[in-house]
Amino acid sequence: MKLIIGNKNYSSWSLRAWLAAREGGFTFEEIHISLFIPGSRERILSHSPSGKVPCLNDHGVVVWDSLAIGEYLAEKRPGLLPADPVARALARSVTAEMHSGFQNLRSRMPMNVRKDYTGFGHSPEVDADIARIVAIWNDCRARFGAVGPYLFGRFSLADAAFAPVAFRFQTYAVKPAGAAGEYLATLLANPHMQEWATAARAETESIPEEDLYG
Ligand SMILES: N[C@@H](CCC(=O)N[C@@H](CS)C(=O)NCC(=O)O)C(=O)O
Repeated sequence: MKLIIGNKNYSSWSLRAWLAAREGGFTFEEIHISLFIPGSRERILSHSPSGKVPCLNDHGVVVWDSLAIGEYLAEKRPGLLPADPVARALARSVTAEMHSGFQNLRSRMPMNVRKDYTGFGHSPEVDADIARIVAIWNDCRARFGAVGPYLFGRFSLADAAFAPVAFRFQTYAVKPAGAAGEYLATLLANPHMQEWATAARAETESIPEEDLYG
């Protein structure tokens, strides 16, 4: 199995698929493509028909888009989604909401693991996105958190979906109170998240357009 990903410092979609694969216990080869440099597009297209990363190649089965990759991995390892149908439906709902929403947060607080952008990026719209995410985290933890520290107890695709938000909150010093704050600390302390962050900090290439605040 091969997973094609972008820069670990910046590529939030890559992180989602990579974390789901690691937490699912899959063995896979990582193929790294530096984004937005000459040749990037051709290199991505040689693996991924959408021209985007992440893309999974499972012995010739090509799956692209982080949501589809997560679902594919969860079919192979069902533990990546909650066993209970109600919890599973909610996990898919919050994962889909993250996948298609929060544009203001995404554009003004892009993932940038190695930077400290404390206080940058806020606007009423961004703060509304943050409030909605914190509400999701508090709600899931209150309803499903008894059996473990993640949104639905055990690690699931929903946690992979919100993993880049955890790095954003760290970079921009967004500090939710209560259960959401504890959940943020859990995600940031996850050994695979730490492995990703270490690799992101070790990268030498940068994308100036993504370093929004210097
Ligand atoms: N909806 C897609 C988004 C993928 C995406 O936008 N990937 C970015 C990197 S994070 C990319 O490949 N950009 C390269 C390009 O647009 O040329 C997913 O969930 O995988």
